[in-house]
Amino acid sequence: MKEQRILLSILLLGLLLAQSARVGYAQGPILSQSFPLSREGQGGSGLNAAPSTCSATAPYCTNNLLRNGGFETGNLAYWTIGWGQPIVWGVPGVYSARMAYYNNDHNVIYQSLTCPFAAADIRFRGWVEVYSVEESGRYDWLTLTVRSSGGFAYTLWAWNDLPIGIWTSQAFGYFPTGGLPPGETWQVIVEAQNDYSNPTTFSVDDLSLTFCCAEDHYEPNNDYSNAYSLVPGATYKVRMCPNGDEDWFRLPVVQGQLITADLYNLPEDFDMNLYSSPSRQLCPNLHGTFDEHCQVIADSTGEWRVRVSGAGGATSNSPALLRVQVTDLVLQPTSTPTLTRTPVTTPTPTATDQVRPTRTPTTTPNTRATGTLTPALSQRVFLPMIMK
Ligand SMILES: [Ca+2]
Ligand SMILES: [Ca+2]
Ligand SMILES: [Ca+2]
Ligand SMILES: [Ca+2]
Repeated sequence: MKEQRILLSILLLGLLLAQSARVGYAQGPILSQSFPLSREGQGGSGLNAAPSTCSATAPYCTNNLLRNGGFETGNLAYWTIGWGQPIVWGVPGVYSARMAYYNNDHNVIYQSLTCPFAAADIRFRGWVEVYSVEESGRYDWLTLTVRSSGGFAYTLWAWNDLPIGIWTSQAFGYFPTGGLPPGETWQVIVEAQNDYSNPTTFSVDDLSLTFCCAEDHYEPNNDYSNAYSLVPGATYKVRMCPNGDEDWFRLPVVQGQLITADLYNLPEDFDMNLYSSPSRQLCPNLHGTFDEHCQVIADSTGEWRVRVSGAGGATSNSPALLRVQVTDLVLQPTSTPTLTRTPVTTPTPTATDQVRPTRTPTTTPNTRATGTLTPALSQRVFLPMIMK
């Protein structure tokens, strides 16, 4: 009795596919894939575990930020029921949400979350299983939609003609130019509809939404001991992601050399400091996206460090640029025949360069913060190269 509807269904399918293709923004590539795989508890491969580790080659990605995306609470906790009476069924370990079951059944659940940082991309995956007594053709459907408050939306479709009783993975990644802004609301919507006859049961499971940082070639350089060895004079792209990221760089310095570090092209308020030791931080910071600048004369020989961090956890997809230069100072002969480069004194316990300088409220944006952090410079050393 469905023959009459076939033509109409074909037209409808065309409309739906056109809509599906249209809802994704064209501003960045969307990588979509669909392939049958086993699910958890059925020889699956631990799909609840989204990539969560940093490495030199893989960008950082969050864990799955959907709560109860696998429905292992045994209910729809953290999900909002938008329509109908979807349920969770199964047994512990393989619970799933049953979306649509009867004829004319229409079920909707959704969950919202916030993009936690300036992300390079978002990745979604979900699993669908179908049991259907439908005839040949597409009459009953389930959609997995991901959309943002910024206007992005993308929908994956599953139909009653999927292989019966086989869990199928539906996934896509969205990599817009310029990345994804922090704080944007993202929503995952699961919707299913059965038509008036021959019901189809759609089950969904292991829904996963993750955000990933842009690739940072110098990671992991997140602390003093894992600082990346930089070449003085070269320019480095520094990316702050995820929240709380710190990027450390190291360079060999000889006592008496002039170190000039610049962080510029700041997309957000990033801070930069020099370290002569793990506990000795040099140079003040500026608020806002003003360039960070630090110039000191090394009072010790060794591997100094440069740390870049996001003020208040600031992150960005676009990089700041870091350049550190090391210059040999030229001593000018004077009438004092015994002049030598005076050993730099060890900072006193109260030296202000041992602590992060406090920003004074009177610091105006256009002036570099004044600090008293110049290392003890011998008053007998001349600096013909600094002041040019
Ligand atoms: Ca499950
Ligand atoms: Ca049906
Ligand atoms: Ca980084
Ligand atoms: Ca700053």
